[in-house]
Amino acid sequence: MLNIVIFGAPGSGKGTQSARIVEKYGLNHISTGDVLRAEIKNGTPLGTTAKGYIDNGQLIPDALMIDILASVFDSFKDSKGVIFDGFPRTIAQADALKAMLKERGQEVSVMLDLEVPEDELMTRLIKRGQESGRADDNEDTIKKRLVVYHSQTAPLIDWYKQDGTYCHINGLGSMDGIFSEICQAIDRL
Ligand code: B4P
Repeated sequence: MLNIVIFGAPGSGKGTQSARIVEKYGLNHISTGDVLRAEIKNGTPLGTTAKGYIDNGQLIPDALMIDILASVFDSFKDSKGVIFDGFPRTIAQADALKAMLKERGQEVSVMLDLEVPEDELMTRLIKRGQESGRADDNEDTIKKRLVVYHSQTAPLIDWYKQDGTYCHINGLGSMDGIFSEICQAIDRL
């Protein structure tokens, strides 16, 4: 199985590029952000909890996210592989993902790190907020999300370098150009 982690700061294009990877390689897709937004829309207890964190630019507690991940992963049958979009976001989540895959005889094939300068992230997310009305895409919350990214999520770069699965991708440029670099990395596996 091809198990791909797509990684990057908020607005780095994880969701955008995941959609293309899913289409080209026929993988299943787990976007923890999409799962949480669906729970919020449906007014579930999980959604109510998640909304408080997301609107404040914070991460949802690890224990909750790890349970969600395993149940979505196990719902895929006869999968060619999975793209993990927005997960892991903490060292605890990376440890849990590794353990969960190992229990199932699997491992992460590659971690794609989409690197984008901060001013570009801000521009993209403010634009997305204006177009979609997403509550967490406003300047104050984006700034908090970037602080959380640097303190809790960016340490995963070294974690995956040590794991031997890290792959840097330049996330600045046209969506097609970035996708082409991603495909080259996947095709080398
Ligand atoms: P996510 O839904 O994962 O979203 P994101 O990081 O904000 O954006 P992404 O990188 O997917 O960017 P996109 O392609 O959309 O997270 C939302 C929140 O959920 C988190 O803040 C957190 O609270 C919570 N959460 C999620 N997972 C969690 C976890 N594992 N643990 C705890 N909490 C969790 O691109 C952004 C915009 O840029 C789009 O409008 C797109 O069109 C544009 N764009 C993309 N590529 C471009 C390019 N090359 N050039 C110009 N624009 C581009």
